Amino acid sequence: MKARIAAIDALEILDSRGNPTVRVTMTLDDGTVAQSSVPSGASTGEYEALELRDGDKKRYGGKGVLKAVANVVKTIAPALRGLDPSQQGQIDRIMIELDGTQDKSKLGANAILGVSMAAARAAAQVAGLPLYAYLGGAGACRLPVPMMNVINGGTHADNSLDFQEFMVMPHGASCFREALRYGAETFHALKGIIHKRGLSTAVGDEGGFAPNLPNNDAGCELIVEAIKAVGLVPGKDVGIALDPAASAFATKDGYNLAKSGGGMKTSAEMTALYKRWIETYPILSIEDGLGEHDWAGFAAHTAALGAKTQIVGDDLYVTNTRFIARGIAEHSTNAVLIKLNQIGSVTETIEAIEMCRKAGWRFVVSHRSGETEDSFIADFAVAMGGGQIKTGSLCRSERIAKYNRLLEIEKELGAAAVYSSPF
Ligand code: 2PG
Ligand code: MG
Repeated sequence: MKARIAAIDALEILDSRGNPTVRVTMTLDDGTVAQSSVPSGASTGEYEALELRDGDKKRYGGKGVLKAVANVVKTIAPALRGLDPSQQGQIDRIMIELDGTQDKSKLGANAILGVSMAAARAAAQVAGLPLYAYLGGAGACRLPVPMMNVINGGTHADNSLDFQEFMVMPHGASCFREALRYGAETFHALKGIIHKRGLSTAVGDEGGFAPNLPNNDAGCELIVEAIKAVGLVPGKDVGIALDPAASAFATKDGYNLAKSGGGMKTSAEMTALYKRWIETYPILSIEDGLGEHDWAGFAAHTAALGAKTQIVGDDLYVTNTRFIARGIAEHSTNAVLIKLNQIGSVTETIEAIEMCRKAGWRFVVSHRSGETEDSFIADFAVAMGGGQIKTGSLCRSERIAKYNRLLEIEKELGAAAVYSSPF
């Protein structure tokens, strides 16, 4: 007898920024209990699925999620009771139909995704498998190369950097455990270098340092210095990945580098700036180097830089096959950032990844800047086998939870574990 969904409950909890988010608890009729917590972005893409917030200014400045919680309990739970949790596609379709909107604005992507992830976890438990093996099958043994966000700027930090994320990628490590050590040692060396310059070592939303640097270039310079300081070789052991998150500083007149005082730049000037950086620093990957509406700019950007460098679309695609299909047709990028809550269900996220695979594109499974202790994406990244994850810096437990889970998975896989650089 297959276990069936007996109850679904939800709770308003807090994320790593202290804002409310949704936690879902699914109970099966065999006693299985599975939970999931939904993350939340700050530099969100315009066409992301809607995160339903109460708008009641008397609670959490309007950011409460009691409506989403009620939607789980009153609308979704009765519709799913009695179903087999391993029928992920069916469960997600029922919720999408119940919602009936294109952006999940009726029930909320936070309500739908919470249930969708909890169903996957419950089904994995029934199958007696860890989540990565349940979702990825017996072949799921590739540990991802992490993009570790050690310097924060943009909308994630109150400093002088226009660019949101300066990340290290320990792509030359022999295994995930060593990659994590490379990243953590570089992070600590960076702290020392920033401190020595008399700058703040306080951290931003994703746990990266957020100093006031003279210009955006200085972010890359400091990282190279830190990699060298721990005896690693920039570009060989550890490379750099950037997420300028340019939608945040794109204006109708161009890209406004206002935080650093860098002035206004055209799309072509931005691409020229990245080209100079790629020639100067060991840059492996650039995400959202341009804004989400700059489709023409992206095609030129990828034509200019894409042969050597991974060009990732985040806000441009919002994990939605509608936009990814356009990107593939127009050669807008050569990779996609994958965020479960941008599209709002496990099934649709896997469909987005399938589309990347078919096009021969890379994909990077990603956290949000507002996270929880839920490490779902660690298992998900191994299950999908894309070989890359973006999950923040080397401090703050909501980030470290994902790294610690990857350590567990690597240990569990033993000799079968693979750590291979896509670069
Ligand atoms: C991004 C993300 C995660 P946010 O832009 O890639 O790092 O930020 O969750 O704020 O959209
Ligand atoms: Mg991004």
